[in-house]
Amino acid sequence: MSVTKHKELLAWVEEIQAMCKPDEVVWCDGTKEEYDRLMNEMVESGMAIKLNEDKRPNSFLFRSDPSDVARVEDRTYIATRKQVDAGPTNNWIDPVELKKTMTELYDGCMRGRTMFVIPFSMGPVGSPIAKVGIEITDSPYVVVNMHIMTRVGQPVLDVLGEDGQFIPCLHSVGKPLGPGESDNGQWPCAPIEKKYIAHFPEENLIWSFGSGYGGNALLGKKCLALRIASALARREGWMAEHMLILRLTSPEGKQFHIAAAFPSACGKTNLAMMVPTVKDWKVECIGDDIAWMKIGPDGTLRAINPESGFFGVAPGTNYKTNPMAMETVKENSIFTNCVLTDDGDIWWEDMDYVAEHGIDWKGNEWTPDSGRNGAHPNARFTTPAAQCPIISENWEDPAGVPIDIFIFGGRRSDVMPLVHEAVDWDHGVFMGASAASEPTAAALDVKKKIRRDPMAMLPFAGYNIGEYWQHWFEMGDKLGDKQPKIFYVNWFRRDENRKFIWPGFGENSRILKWMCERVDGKADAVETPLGFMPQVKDIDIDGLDMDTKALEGILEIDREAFVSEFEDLDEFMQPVGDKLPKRMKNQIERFKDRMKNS
Ligand code: OXD
Ligand code: MN
Repeated sequence: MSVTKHKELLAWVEEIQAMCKPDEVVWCDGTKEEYDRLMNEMVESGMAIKLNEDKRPNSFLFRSDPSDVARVEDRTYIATRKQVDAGPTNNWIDPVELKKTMTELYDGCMRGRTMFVIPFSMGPVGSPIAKVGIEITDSPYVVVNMHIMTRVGQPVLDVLGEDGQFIPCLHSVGKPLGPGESDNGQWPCAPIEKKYIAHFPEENLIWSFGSGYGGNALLGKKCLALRIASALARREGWMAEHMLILRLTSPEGKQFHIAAAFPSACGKTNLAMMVPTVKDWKVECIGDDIAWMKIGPDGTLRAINPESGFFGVAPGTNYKTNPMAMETVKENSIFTNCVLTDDGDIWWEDMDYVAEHGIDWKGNEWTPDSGRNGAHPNARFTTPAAQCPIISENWEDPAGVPIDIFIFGGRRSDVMPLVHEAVDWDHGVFMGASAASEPTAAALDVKKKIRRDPMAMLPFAGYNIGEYWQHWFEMGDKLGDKQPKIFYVNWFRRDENRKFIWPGFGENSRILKWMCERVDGKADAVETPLGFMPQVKDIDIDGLDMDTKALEGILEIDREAFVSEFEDLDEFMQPVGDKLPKRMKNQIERFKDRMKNS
């Protein structure tokens, strides 16, 4: 069956088939029948477990190989002709050399397997901001996840027509099967030294080998929608950012759209669909991980969520931290590396109850007394965005929503106050660029150690980070008086007993409300060396169960603490060398000056 007359696409598929040598080729149509058929096959082969239909309808559990549980940043490459174009924050290999290495790995790598061709759209099909990708994969797990995370099927090929542009994304789990051999229900992947997550931004091309997990394998997400798209966006004058998008509506019915960038494990999904505690304000979710933004005909910055599902971290998600996510994953969801309970449901650490017994993510018997986690800390749910009870009715609006506010942030137990506001665009770009976060995995070295994660894009900017910042400055120039206001938050300050001071979650709405009132010119702030900051009186604390003194404490600046901050920042910026924008240098100098002298 020929599903397309697109010659270039057909030629590419033939070329990959000749290289990878699968047993057969299947063009995916994105239908429910296809999803059900693949799931049934995976249940039969032992790869997937169907959950109890009464507990969690149409939902499935997968267990990955213990070596294949997360994105592999060390094996992720930006292959540009000149190393400087990848910049100091990316791993680089010459593209010719990398293609040679990977071609050898790809040769015959799909033997004994089916090669799926997945036409997908990032963004509503046909939206002026959307892009078409074609993922070739030998993993049916990838196909079913892509069904949820992207728009798959014939309408995408129709948009492509006979000569439309697409981004080729090649993926293999890197484990060919011998004659008569099968996976036997084991998750297929290649050893770490054979894993490559490769990006060729000069050709808009993605090659991934050896991993079947998350961002390594669902190539529409981090690879296309962030790394390749960020490079494309710079060339084409738009922005691809690691940001959630939400709408906040005031009691008077005024809508504000917020895009917020936080490193992984800083609560992006929680914020994206929070239930506000501040009275009569409403939150709607548009996206939880990625925002594509273009200047619209009216000059405002219009954002879409290029994805159609949430690929969220499961552990820690519960009815207190994220009730809307809990409601979203009630059915039609895929779970990876969670506990299987005795009644055929899933469980993870910090769910609302403690499971008494189950099978852990490695397939072993587990009880709470086993002394180990039942779910992997990076266990995930894949769930349709449309199922979120507070998904905005405009979440698929092809024109996007107009962004009023950008928020940057990170997880810091000290130094950074609860919230501050940039005095202008350039200052805000500096705030984003200097964002830092504490690693969350139990660090043996308890001493504070922070990782700079500019705009939460450290692992995702597909080109030189200095040029990425320059692009931010230039977008500000183009936006002129339509620039969103920029803020920086830190929900994670701790007291001397290491307890969180700010209650977070729904209470964060109080800070978002202050931001909206700043946009409207209704709320006060004081000018400080960090930027504008609220005082306690400027924040709506009605009903907030918190000591005012403690709140005052996290709205103060400890100037001494910023001295080591300067050193750390200089160390981070230094390798950017000649590519460090002049405007960024100015901002760094001004920041130091204000901290020391004002
Ligand atoms: C993610 C991440 O999976 O940022 O979204 O790591
Ligand atoms: Mn992310």
